Amino acid sequence: MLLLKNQILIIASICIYKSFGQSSSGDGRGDQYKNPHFHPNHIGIVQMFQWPFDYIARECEEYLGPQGFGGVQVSPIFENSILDGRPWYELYQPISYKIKTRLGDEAQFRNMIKRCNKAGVRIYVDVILNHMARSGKGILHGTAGSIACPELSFYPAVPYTLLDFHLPCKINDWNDKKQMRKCRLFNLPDLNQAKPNVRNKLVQMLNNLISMGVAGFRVDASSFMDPIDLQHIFSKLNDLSTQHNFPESSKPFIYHEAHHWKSEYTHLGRVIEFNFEEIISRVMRNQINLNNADNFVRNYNLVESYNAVVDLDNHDAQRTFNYLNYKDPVPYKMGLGFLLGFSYGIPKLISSFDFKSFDESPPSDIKQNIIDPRPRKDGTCQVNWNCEHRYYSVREMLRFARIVEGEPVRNFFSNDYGQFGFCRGDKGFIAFNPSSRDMEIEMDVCVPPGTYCDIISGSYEAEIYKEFKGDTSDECSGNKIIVDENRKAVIKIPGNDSKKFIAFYQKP
Ligand code: LAG
Ligand code: CA
Repeated sequence: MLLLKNQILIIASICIYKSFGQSSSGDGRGDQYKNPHFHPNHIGIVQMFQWPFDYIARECEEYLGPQGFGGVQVSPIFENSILDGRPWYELYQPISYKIKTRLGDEAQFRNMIKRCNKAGVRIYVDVILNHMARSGKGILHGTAGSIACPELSFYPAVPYTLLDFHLPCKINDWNDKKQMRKCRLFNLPDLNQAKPNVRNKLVQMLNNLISMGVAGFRVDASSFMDPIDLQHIFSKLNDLSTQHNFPESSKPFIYHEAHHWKSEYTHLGRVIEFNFEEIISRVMRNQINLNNADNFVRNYNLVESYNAVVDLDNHDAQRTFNYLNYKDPVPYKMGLGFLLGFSYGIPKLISSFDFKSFDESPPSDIKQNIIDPRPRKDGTCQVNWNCEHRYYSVREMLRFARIVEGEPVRNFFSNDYGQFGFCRGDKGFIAFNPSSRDMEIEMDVCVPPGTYCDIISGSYEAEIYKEFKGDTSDECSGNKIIVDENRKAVIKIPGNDSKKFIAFYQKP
């Protein structure tokens, strides 16, 4: 005990006085990591940004599972450095691999995985393999009681020492691969994944999560790590846990945060296709027209569908780019409609909280505990939790996506005003009017003759009156669409419509 105290004292003094000022498939590649292991008839991932484990578990049971969501992406789970004002991004500054943060502890984490798996919802963890905590002067204090000294790159609770990190350097040129991978992202001490100790610690940490029943990982900051090192690490991962009912020989689902050199990571899982955010934001704001579906991947320089996890926004985009998010609800909901209604990659959406400034903490009480979002029946949540995953149109479009899954995009229509629509096989049809002009066009809608219900326009009544459990009743609260014997229908979306898109499908 005395020895430990002395050690801490020594570290503390070095820490305070010393600084580093001087230098300052589809194609068969990596297919094993590309399967998200969704339960049958479940689809899509929700990033439950900064949601504590207990509340995610409850939401899996009450909403995500029954509605058919495929999985949840959990915010980083490991002990982090406690920062002043508790900004959300302290979770991106780990100081050990103990599971204990404001999101909950290990027991709560295990409990969440069990309950979500049972409800048919997979858990993917946002893992930080690139760096350790940096913010703060001197000794850092963690959420599980550990300490660290970033100026010496000393993290005794792992343990990592100076030898486990790259020498400090600054990224001056974001096109220089070597700098990007070996220097410090945001001045965060940069782990050297070529070192055996680092590889072992990361493999151990990931395998531990696999043994607890997770289905995979979102890898933070992948472009800042060498794919060769990542390959070494992933090759040591265990199969998913058969004790948690994964089939024998299932590999974890892995998707990368790779803004740069994305094709270098597609043999190591999928990559998050970020180009989609800008394209669809501009389409729904009527700034560019989506002219055809066949060349979607080529025209916009996207990775192939089987290599993609795709989103419209996420916690970084919300704070950094002028793309669509909850602050712009009409085009945002259209964008989410497209994300779920089109057929590209694995769709991922965020469930976030309202914020005024970049750093803002998730909703928390005076003791700095995160407040329960406790969703209400009408789909809204407590305080400033946004609960985008509870939007009525998202719920309906998720059902659409499940019904048309595997059906190709067909009969794509578009015009010079930016209005467009398409079929999914002969099962469903969806159309958008981002413009302010009225749209009234006869189109091929592919579905058999009959009267169909627009699932989007019914939202007002449904939001107010309907229970948010299981399937909705048969009655149609939205507009009706009449399809003639040639499978044509008049698609009408006024320029000032409150939703600006419509969708309908054949009831299974
Ligand atoms: C990511 N993907 O690669 C995350 O999606 C992104 O949210 C993370 O940055 C980043 N990588 C590192 O994990 C976030 C914030 C940063 C924050 C960082 C560390 O966007 O702003 O940096 O997490 O907490 C903060 C300060 C910086 C400061 C740094 C170190 O904003 O100014 O240099 O801490 O003290
Ligand atoms: Ca790095």
